[in-house]
Amino acid sequence: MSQFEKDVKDGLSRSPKYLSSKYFYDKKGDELFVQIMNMPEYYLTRAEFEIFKEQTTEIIESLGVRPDSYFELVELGAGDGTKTKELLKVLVNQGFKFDYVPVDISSNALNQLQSSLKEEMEELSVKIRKGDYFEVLESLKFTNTPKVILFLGSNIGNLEDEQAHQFMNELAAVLNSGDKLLLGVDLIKAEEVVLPAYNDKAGITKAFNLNLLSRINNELDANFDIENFTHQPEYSETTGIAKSFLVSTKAQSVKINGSGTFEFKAGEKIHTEISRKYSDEIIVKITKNTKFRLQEKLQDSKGYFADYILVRD
Ligand code: AVI
Repeated sequence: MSQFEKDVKDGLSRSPKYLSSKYFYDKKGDELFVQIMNMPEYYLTRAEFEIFKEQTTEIIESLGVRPDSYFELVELGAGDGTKTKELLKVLVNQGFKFDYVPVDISSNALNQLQSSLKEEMEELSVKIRKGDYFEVLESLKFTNTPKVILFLGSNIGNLEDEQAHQFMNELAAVLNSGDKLLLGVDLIKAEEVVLPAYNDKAGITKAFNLNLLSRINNELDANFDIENFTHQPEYSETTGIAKSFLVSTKAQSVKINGSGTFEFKAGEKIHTEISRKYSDEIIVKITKNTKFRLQEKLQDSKGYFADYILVRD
């Protein structure tokens, strides 16, 4: 039984039911996420892009990199690199000596990024690495080259705080003293801004969430009737946690070949995603007792999003 099948079976047997958002990203899910980033309601990508475009000098200064000393710029989950290109352009133009190492599990995304970079910045040295973040970082660990890690887009927000803390520990373990982490996070803000970002009018986020059920149908030979489920986002300004659910609109049973039948009550929810929003306190909490020290915080003009720069002690 694949890990996907095990996780689906386990998650649907729980009460409340749960499916991990890490399974959103099949080919269709990747395409839908790109569309989400272009939705007027999804402010996160634009806010972080603004920081990269308008505060490039500040970013470079706080990363402490110098034109004459070689470093590796490693990006975890690089995607199409739109934000990073703003930083790369300036580093290349100012003659910095570095390799850009985008890491992604999708070789398709990496190849596309590599060819667009070749066209836009010929002189840039790009070393794509396909795989799981930690497998790749583990393999880079022994180089001793100074490193800057980029982890953008509030991707860390899709983890529970305890998992995020563990992630920071694991990251610290593969870095050397003085290495830097640029961590992009969405900030806690009013419900009126956050909820629409997870419930766009065009229905793309809804399709993104429902696509998980289609993926289960396709890959695990299940019979979810997508029409009988709907998308429901929730957000608490007090905790700063946004959650996405799929809600069964009627009593129904769903069969997954080889894994059994799962009963749904009318109105029963499947929790599919957490999108945590941050404050300084929460950043302090997830980095507490790790080897990371907070150095700088850069924000967009609306104060929606922050790029924190942390140093590995
Ligand atoms: C990838 N991640 C940071 C996105 C988020 O905002 O949590 C995924 C997403 N889910 C719904 N819309 C976007």
